[in-house]
Amino acid sequence: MIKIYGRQNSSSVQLVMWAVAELGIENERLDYGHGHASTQTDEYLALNPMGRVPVLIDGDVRVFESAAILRYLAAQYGTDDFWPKDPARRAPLDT
Ligand SMILES: N[C@@H](CCC(=O)N[C@@H](CS)C(=O)NCC(=O)O)C(=O)O
Repeated sequence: MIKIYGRQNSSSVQLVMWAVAELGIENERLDYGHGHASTQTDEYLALNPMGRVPVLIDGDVRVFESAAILRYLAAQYGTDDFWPKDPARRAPLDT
């Protein structure tokens, strides 16, 4: 099951939660960030050296930066209509 590190009231985390819901991916969200578990520990900084939320863990795959996470989820779990392989069809969705 994928894990998302980040507090629910973060707009960057909400982007990721929208994507996992839209794609129907089973997930666990962990409360990290302002007012929750610290993002400044050595363990967390090993996940995201920027010390920010969100971070996605999917097996051996670790991704930070919400836009990068969205692209990863779309490419890994989305249909070709959701995230087309054809760059010409995909570009308008990527703006
Ligand atoms: N460009 C980054 C921005 C990440 C970011 O600034 N996240 C904020 C919350 S929206 C954060 O981590 N704030 C510090 C905290 O919550 O401890 C992304 O899109 O992932």
